[in-house]
Amino acid sequence: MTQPTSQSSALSVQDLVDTAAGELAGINDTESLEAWRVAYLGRRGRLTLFLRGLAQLDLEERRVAGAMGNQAKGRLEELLDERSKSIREAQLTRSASEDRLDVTLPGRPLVSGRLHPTTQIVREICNAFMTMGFSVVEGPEVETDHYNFEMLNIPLGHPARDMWNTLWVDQQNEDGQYPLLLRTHTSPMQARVMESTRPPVRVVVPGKCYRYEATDATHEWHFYQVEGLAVDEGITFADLKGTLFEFARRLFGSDRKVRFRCDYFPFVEPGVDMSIDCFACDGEGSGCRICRDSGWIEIMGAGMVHPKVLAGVGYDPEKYTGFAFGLGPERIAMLKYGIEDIRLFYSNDLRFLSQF
Ligand code: YSA
Repeated sequence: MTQPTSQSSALSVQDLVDTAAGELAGINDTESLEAWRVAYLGRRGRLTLFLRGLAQLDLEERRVAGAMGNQAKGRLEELLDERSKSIREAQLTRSASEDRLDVTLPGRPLVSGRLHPTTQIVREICNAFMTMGFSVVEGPEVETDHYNFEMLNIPLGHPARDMWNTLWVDQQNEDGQYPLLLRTHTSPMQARVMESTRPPVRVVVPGKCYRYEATDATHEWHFYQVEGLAVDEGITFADLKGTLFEFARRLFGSDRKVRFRCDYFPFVEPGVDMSIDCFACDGEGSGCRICRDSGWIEIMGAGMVHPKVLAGVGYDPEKYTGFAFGLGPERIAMLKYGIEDIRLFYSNDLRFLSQF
């Protein structure tokens, strides 16, 4: 077998470059270009194998043939680069002429989301109170027995606890009691706010509440409430009436009449419920489905903060007085928009939700 020399290597490397260049000239797409690169310059490509084969030459021959091989490699890489550029340019020119953009085509409409009706009404309610000087605060949905009941003058065993069907959280403390619950109303924030601030206090508290209730057209087991609290020196029942009357006017319009009737909540004295005259029948009552013939629609519970609640947070009930209220935004939205079933709010039916 004849030993390869630098002279024979020079001849075969020149052949290889000529063949490769010839093939490259006929290539017009990126896939074939890649196949060419692998065939000549890849790990098992022809030029790569040629360069590896030089190891058999003696030192002097290897130096000369090695230099030629490297020159050939540089040349092939140069040719590859040029061809790749010209293919890319040709592709761009082609797509500029073939895939022309038709700017006269109508655009695709963007599907945009919207705020949930409860969020909208909660914001509307909070805005009405904010323009009257109230700030908005939020509190925990998993609450303690202490704030949900005790601090609201509803001690353990008090029959008023039955007014709030409670979902208890299954976590026992060291006394064997279950002190955590899903808050049944936003009223626990009254004590939390007063403990952390000195009067004057003017806050509204929007948030979710939970009750162990069978659902029907007006009852959900999870729903929102907006709590309100105002405490200062000299606040009277007239302030409660004026503020809530103004709220009803802002939300339901200036024609609405307001009615206060006695009601019982352990954390207020006196306690009231507030109704507006029915906007569906204009207070007429008879034959009206919305107000069930009464001419009035109840929208919230309210009252003057009980002295025991004030004393419980360290406020002097001789010096400070206040009023509080709690309303249900879903029920208000139902009245405002004529929605007949509260369960529609949380059944995720876009046919309902997209109307708001
Ligand atoms: C009363 C006096 C105050 O000084 C402060 C707040 C309150 C309200 C009291 N904390 C409370 O929870 N009263 S309530 O049980 O009558 O609920 C208030 C409002 O929440 C109701 O008027 C109603 O709009 C809504 N609500 C109650 N249970 C509901 C509900 N909404 C939907 N589904 C339920 N299951």
